[in-house]
Amino acid sequence: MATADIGLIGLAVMGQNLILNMNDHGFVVCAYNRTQAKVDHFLANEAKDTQIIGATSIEDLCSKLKRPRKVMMLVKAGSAVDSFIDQLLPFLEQGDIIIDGGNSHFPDSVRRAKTLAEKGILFVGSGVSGGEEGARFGPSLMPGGNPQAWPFIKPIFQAIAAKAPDGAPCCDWVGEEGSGHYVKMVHNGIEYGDMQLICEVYQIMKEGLGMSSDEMADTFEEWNKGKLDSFLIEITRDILRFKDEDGTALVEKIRDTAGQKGTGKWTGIDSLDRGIPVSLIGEAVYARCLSSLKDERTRASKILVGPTSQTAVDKSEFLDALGEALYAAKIVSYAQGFMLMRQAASDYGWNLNFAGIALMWRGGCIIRSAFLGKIKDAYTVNPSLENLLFDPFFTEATATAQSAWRKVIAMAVTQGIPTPALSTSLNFYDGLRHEMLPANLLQAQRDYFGAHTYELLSNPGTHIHTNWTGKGGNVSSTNYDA
Ligand code: NBP
Repeated sequence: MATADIGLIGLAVMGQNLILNMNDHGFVVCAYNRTQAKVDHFLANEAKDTQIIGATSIEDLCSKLKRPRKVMMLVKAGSAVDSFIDQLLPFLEQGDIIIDGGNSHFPDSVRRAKTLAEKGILFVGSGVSGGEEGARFGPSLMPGGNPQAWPFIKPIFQAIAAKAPDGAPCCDWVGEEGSGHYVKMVHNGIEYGDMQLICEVYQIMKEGLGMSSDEMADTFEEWNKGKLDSFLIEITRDILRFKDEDGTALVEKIRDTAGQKGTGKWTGIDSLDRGIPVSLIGEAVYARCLSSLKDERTRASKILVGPTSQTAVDKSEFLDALGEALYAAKIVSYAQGFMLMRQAASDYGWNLNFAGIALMWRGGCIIRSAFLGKIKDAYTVNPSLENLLFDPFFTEATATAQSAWRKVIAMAVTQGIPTPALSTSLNFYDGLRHEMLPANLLQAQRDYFGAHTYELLSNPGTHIHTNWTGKGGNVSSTNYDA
């Protein structure tokens, strides 16, 4: 008998917790897993005394779902998702909905949305963020795909999602095809950027200001009460306070080589493919790469010399400047992330809901912060905002932070403290606000050695070549951008 509101395939940490979350909100879920024993175990333990039911096969699962059938997968990304789609198709009918909640790479979701639409099946690729606890008590959900699916899954998704401080669910419709997974990818890239910025600030505090872990924790605690209020600032405070058994800060004993699972790299590669300068995420990925060259850095530390002079600073004043610099850099990072999403939306013809995206990140996920409320406001007032930095709030915020931002980076450069993400934020800001960049010279160089042609300021759109040396011919290279 068709009794379940939704079916869920994949009973690992994310799937089980999402099912329990759905159950808490009154939805009847039918659980299925490739390894059947996990269904039995789940029903007999975590799901005992709930309305959750189980399925013994894909056919059994589909027979237990109310129409239109809604099946959500929380399985390993890649071929497992395609395999389950193939197994489901014989038991689904037109208008049924398949949701992939795993960490799929967005081009796979674009492909799946297209092929399933041809069969009359509505595909949704949903970013799910917040890990185990989020899945259980309120994740950030970023669903995108076939818009006809949204009215049917909206009540479930918005009920189980995290709630922003004003009670709004951190889940809204993102856009078409693979846009849900695209937005999740950018979210993860921004997470890389936020973390790297905080790490650079920590190094400045430690090396430049000679602060103890407890002093640093106090500063992060203060910052968390103001405009930098965010999950990552909060956990940084707690990490800095955490003591090992010998009473010293555990963080100082951790080997300084950062791991990565690839989503930051995906964002960086995608930004290069689209020609959008998402430099802060790129630097954050490279910073992890440099950190992992520990042996080479250890050798370099004995060979390469840094500055010998120190800059005297007033600590309390400088800490205020550091907070301002962090805030301004964060604004640039989000501005870059939204530029990238805007370009992807244009490339794929997606109608991305930018205010909704900021709201989805407002709670339940790693980058949740008060600041995202301001981004939501900016895109609510102007959904077609060209650049986040053009919104009056952010224009003013970066202008106000500017002298502190420059002071912090100048100090770090003078003292030889690496700040790749902080520095690139300011370089991007300065580049963006320059009407004239030195690319005129660059174009001349390209034309000089390769006859690549250039345009005149007075006549854009017309490509011309100059015989700079008098020795070249009049044939020019074909004009195209790779
Ligand atoms: P895992 O990523 O560990 O996946 C486990 C599930 O995938 C099990 O149901 C397993 O079935 C199934 N599976 C595997 Br593995 N290979 C399969 C195959 N070839 N065919 C069919 N099923 C297969 O679980 P998770 O950590 O709960 O994550 C689920 C999804 O959510 C992943 O895409 C993950 O990237 C994403 N995600 C995870 C987190 C997190 O914090 N963990 C956060 C956000 C998103 P079995 O029991 O039969 O082996």
